[in-house]
Amino acid sequence: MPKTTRTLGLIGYAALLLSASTSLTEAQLLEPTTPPDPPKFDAQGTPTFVGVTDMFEYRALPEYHEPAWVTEKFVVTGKLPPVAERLPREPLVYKASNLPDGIGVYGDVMRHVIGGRPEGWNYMAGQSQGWGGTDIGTMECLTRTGPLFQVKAEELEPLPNLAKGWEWSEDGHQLTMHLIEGAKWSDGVPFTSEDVMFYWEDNVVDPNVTPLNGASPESFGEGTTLRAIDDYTIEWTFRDAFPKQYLYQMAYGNFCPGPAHIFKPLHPKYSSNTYDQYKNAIKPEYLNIPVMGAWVPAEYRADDIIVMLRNPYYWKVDDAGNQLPYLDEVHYRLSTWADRDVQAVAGTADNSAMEQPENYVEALKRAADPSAPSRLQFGARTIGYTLYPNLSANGWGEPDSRRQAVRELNRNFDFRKGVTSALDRQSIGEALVKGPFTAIYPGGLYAGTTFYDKASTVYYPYSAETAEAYFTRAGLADTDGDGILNFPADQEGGRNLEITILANADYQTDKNLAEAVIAHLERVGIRVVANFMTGTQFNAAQSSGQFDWVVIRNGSELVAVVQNTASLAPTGPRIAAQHQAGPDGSMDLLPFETEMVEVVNAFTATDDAAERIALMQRYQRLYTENIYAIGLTQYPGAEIINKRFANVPAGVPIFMFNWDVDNMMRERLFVPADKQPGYELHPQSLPGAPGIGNGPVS
Ligand code: BQZ
Ligand code: CA
Repeated sequence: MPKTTRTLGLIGYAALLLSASTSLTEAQLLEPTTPPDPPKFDAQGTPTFVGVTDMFEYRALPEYHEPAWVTEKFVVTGKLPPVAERLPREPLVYKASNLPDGIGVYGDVMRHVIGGRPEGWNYMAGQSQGWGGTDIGTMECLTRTGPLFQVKAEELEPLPNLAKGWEWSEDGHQLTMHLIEGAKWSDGVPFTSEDVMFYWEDNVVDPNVTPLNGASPESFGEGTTLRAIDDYTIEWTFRDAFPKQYLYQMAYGNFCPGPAHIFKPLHPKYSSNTYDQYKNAIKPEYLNIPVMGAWVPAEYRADDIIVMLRNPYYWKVDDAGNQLPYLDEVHYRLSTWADRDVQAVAGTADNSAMEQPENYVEALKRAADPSAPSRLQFGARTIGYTLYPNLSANGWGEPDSRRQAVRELNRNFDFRKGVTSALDRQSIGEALVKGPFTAIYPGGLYAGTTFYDKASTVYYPYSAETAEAYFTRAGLADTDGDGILNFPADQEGGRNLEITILANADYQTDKNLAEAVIAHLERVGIRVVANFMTGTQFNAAQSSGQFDWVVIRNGSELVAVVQNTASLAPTGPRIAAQHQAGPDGSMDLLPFETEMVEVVNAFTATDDAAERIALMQRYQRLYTENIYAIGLTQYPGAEIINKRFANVPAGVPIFMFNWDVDNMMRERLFVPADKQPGYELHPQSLPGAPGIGNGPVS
């Protein structure tokens, strides 16, 4: 083609493209659709499904047993009463028929590695113990849901735990619960309804206190009240009739009472302490904090290890009368979450809930070796991440003018459509790990779970052009021509838009996902700046609204729906990840959010199966069509457990109603005598015994 014509031609061609592309852009605006089906991925190992009563019951046995050394060193010497007096009248009795490898033997230790760090032992006031099973293992809650992964669907209902039974009133507005009778804290002090009421009144209801995992009064329904009838009977009163949903809320994460005899004297209502002093009064160095769990914190060395020793008052036995746990110790090495996978595969640690896909290929390779010390089993796709835009324009988190302007944008539907369309989720997943693991996740309920309905799931497909068109509709333009879209003229002086994205720096996966969001948004002219914080600071910033956007690994409500149901929508002033009340207590919900709240409340108020399915379809459409939040990716985790352990339930998931450390029922695990390597750090010792740990610090 002659030069002139060629040049003209090129310019003409470009002009044509431009005009075409403009008109194309309108025509090319990709329409919302439904998500592609996740690539096939079969979970390894399937549970043996049983009924609740196949697992355990509460009853008195003719005789009880304990490790011989406890008798010799502590009972015969008068330091402890006989084991029968250390157990409740009717202990929780695990049936041998549900123990995969039968009645166990005492001894050995489970060695965990965690990436968190203990702040102290006041879980009720929101102190973290470093996660990774530390809190789950020391806290016992009214009900228990972790092991429900192996309960038949038709019998699915929260397991009795500290509450050994309950009945509903005729009209369904009252629930009477019977607590285990005669159980004791690990220091021998009786567990009673006083512990329950202190937790409820002075830690959940008291607006100045927020328990770890964020339980608030509305977690149990608007207007719900609780009272003690006597030492072992409590009575809930609900606005709705038969809201059985709340029995799930009474499990780990929302209703795990601490020892009132330790914490009540420290609470501002009963002392001259401030709330801050109450929260931080019990340091990690304070050992032998009384627990109801199977092991007691007995030794702590900062950045090194927490050692927990068997609880001599633990209130669970096997049906041969052996007091549990079988394992004498549990260790938590204070390292990183990535190291947990590495050490579990290498055999220098005993367990990991492998959840960071960056480690999958190497872990699979190592575990494939027949001589590998640990078993590695992938489960279903129950791990998922979501980008939550802060939807509060009501002052939550005291935003400065820039943050406020970003929140106004977050509340703009076209803006959210632009953000979600700018994300190439396929490449986001593949950047974490190649292979069949990750799936495109638009947000809302996870594909492959009970209440998921593809037809109700709206997916805005990846298209940079469509994203740009939505940003234009949202009133954003690059007014100074530097390639970065600017705030609307009447906000922030029309300067370049700048959004911060908060992520948990303790996880490589969280950082990688945030970096991917930053890169994909930059391609369409939106400047996003990383704001990475380590776990404790991250949790504090996220729960107090100090963010524009936040990347969160989702909780169990999007997997099981019946667990943590309240958190599916802003059903209370302090419940939703990205939308809480402002200083005046008011919520400024967008219309679709109000509808989501109504749907979630309706779901909680009914146990009609068909209605619940329809409500969750409505929920899924409201969430995904209105882009309540922006799903990123969904993938399976892998359970890694050292091969020497027996009684590991088949198909134990790393995360479902709860985490693996609850699901596997560690109190029933044992190591056959001939396989015990002798990893105990304090053989034949109990918490508080001389020479262990730093000793109790008042
Ligand atoms: C599992 C879990 C047990 C919390 C925590 C941690 C906190 C969050 C979340 C996970 C860790 C492990 O997760 O990553 O595999 O062992 O502890 O509690 O991410 O920062 O606040 O919700 O559970
Ligand atoms: Ca600009």
